[in-house]
Amino acid sequence: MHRSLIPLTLLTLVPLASSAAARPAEPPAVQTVLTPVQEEVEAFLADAEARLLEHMVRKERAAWVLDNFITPDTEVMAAEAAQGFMAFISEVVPASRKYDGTEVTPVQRRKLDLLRTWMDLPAPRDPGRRAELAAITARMQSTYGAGSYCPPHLEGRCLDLDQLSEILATSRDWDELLDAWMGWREVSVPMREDYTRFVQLANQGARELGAADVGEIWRSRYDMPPEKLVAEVDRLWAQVKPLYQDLHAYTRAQLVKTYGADKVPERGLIPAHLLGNMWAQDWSALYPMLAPVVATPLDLDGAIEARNWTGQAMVKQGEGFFRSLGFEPLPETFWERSLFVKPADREVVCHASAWDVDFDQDVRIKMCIRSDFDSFQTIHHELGHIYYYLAVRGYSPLLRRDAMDAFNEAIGDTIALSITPTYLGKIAVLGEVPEEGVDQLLRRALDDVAFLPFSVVVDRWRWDVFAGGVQPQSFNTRWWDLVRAYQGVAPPVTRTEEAFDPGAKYHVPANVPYLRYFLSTLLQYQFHRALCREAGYRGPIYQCSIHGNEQAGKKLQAMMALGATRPWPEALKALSGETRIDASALLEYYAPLRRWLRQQNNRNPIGW
Ligand code: X8Z
Ligand code: ZN
Repeated sequence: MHRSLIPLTLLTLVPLASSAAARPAEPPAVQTVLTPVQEEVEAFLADAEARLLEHMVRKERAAWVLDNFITPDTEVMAAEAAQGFMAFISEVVPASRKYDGTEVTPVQRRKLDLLRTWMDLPAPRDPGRRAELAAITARMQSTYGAGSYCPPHLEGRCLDLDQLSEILATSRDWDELLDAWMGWREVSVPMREDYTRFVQLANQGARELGAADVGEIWRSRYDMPPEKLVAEVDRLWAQVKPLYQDLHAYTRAQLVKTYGADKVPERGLIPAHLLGNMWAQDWSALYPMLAPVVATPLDLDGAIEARNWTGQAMVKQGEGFFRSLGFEPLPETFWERSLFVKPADREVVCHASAWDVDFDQDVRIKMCIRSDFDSFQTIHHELGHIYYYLAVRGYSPLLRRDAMDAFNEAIGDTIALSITPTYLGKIAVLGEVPEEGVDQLLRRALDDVAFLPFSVVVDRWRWDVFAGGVQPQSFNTRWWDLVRAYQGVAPPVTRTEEAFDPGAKYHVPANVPYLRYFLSTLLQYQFHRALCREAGYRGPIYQCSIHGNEQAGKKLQAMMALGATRPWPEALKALSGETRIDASALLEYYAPLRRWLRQQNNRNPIGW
């Protein structure tokens, strides 16, 4: 680490190294005389932040190497770095408790709160147990990353997740789909025991930090009491459920036509392997089956493929969008150090991710880019993370982050909502630009609306598991109960407790909280609506693109530049005037589709 750490004073709310980019909404510096105890807290935090940064950088570097070169050695090295970080948290969080009832400054209180809930994976203080937890985590991640399925008919040739996903997206053959779907779920069977132990150890770590369990820590990061958050999720899900049910009913009716009522029940749950995606979380691959008949049907995958871009060139296009809003070019090292294309000669974790390696200029993405529209969108998603990291880089370590995790997830997706046919025409992806209509709304809804219930399921399940309400003997049963209830989807074959289907989703072995994606899916429409207004746009928001609008860009940058200095409702207010997450923007966006779906569903049963 070559970055010198400037001692913290109350002035740390002001970014230390102000970048050349406009930083319009810098919070005012607060200058007061500190009491003796506040002086002490100041010193405590200065030391804690310096060490936090050091540990995070070391952990990020080791994790980067593991994810780019999955080998037994890199697994051990990543586990060692993770352990160092865990040990630090085990020491520093209990030490911070000393200031629980103390009158500290608001900034100090915010930092102490952030420190306490910082860790996704708290570990036991006991070194043996801590090492065990770190080893389990690294092992689950490499099992997932290196996972493949070797179908008997291929005689020794194996298919990785990308190849299996391709089958899910393109095949319409029930048995072939089933084989790929079940095949991938063999990868997670060995994680079952690991995950059981993982929950015990991580929960012990959470209790040592003063929390009830790991899930409670995860729910405590939203500037509201954890119970309130659960109620918010229920409220938001109730807002969007009717739209989801309309989409579900329409999709099911088309699937009945394709596969027959003996395979797809007209009133029941949709078999999980028919929805075009390994987890039934994104149904856009079914678009050709579901699309309305229009004069100029859109083939976005074909259009992207026809441009013949390299992975890097696709990322350059994404950067171009951000630059059109006034964002700076990405650092040279971003281009030198990122992974854009799946290497042929080694195992890597292909799940797309964005990295803040030194929490300064060394930002990178890691992605196995394909020449299709899905990758094109995901590039914007990842760049949203990257630009957020860069926007907050001047703050002291605890505040050098997003307003909350869903904000970080939402930036790039907000930009992606502006990838309209008109924009695609501008960058010569589309020659002829069709009128934006219900067909494009449907395509997007198959991605975003279909995703909503899945994004609730993952952490509903983990919250229950961490809280002990679901024991290992019902891990899989509970998972599928939730999938049935929220998604209206069922496993195509009986799943037993031999399997561990939650582990077949990246974020479970990688221990990445998932609620952020649910909140982000709603927030990004709020951001989009606000930025379109800022840009002076007056038409229906699904036709709006903020491309090239620096005024909207400034507004977005100003919100990002707040970092974690303010509770997230204030950051939202700065951008949209709202203080709550709300589905109204998403519902407004899809209103024309909703009307169309209702007409289509005239005779279709709704629900399951
Ligand atoms: O994991 C991701 C991103 C990286 S933060 C690619 N997403 C979730 C997923 O793939 O399940 C984006 C959408 C939801
Ligand atoms: Zn993301």
